[in-house]
Amino acid sequence: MSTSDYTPKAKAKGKAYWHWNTTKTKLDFPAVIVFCCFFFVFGFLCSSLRSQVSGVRQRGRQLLNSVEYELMGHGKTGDDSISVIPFQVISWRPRAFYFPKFATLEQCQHIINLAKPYLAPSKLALRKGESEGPQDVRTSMGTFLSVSDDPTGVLDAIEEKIAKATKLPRTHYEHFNVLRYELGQKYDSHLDAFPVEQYGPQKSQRVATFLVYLSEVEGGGETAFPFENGLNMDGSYDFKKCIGLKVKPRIGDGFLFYSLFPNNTIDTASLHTSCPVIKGEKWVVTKWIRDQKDFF
Ligand SMILES: O=C(O)CCC(=O)C(=O)O
Repeated sequence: MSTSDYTPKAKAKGKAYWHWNTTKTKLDFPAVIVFCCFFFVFGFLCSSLRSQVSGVRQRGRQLLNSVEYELMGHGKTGDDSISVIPFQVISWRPRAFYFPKFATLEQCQHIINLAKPYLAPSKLALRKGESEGPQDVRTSMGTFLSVSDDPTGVLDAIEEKIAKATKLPRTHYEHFNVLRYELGQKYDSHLDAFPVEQYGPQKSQRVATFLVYLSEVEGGGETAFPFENGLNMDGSYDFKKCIGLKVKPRIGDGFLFYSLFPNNTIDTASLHTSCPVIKGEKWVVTKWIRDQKDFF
């Protein structure tokens, strides 16, 4: 098409014209539609790209105000030393979970060796108006050990593993309480939490208990839950009786149960007992976990 085609005559015929340098190019109607569509799509793509770029910039800015971390691949723990901590659900009332082979045999023996020189008769938490004296409720021997009592790092490793298993922070942990039960020794049914009507107001509450069994027991010595899942709750239960759900100690295994419901009230089904040892000896270490850091 030449310049001479841009004439009133051609215009009158409804033809479109396009200037390209000095040359006039004639475009017919479908070409105009295609042209418009092209610019529309191009504009749309440009604007969405622009908004994506500004979104990324904004997230980048937000990251500057927070902690950046590398996301881990699926199935990875981000921890070189422990990849998984297998467990089994034992009960939902109380919430109780069993961790086979939680500690090694060497770790168990090490904790027993650490505790042995310091064993003394186990004590009870005193209720309002009670005073210390002879009692027949808790007859084991025991001692408290802290992570700093063990320069080899075994207690530190166990405590760290408890934190990973429970997802509850170490800042909320009481010291380890290592216990030895000889023939006939036991701990009658009790709660680890402190009902305010019995113990008065407390600075903090025990949320959960993690036990690590340090020995096998030839007979008896189970940790038992007489009220598990609503059993024996008709008011006739004798607190010295070893009935209900019984967990048999196995050396190295861990056992976690919660004393509180998720709403922080006491789960009465967490009432538990250490059944009398019938044969052999029972060693166990208890870790009580609080709802606050400054618990005493
Ligand atoms: O020895 C056990 O199996 C349980 C210990 C216990 O009940 C406790 O320390 O509160």
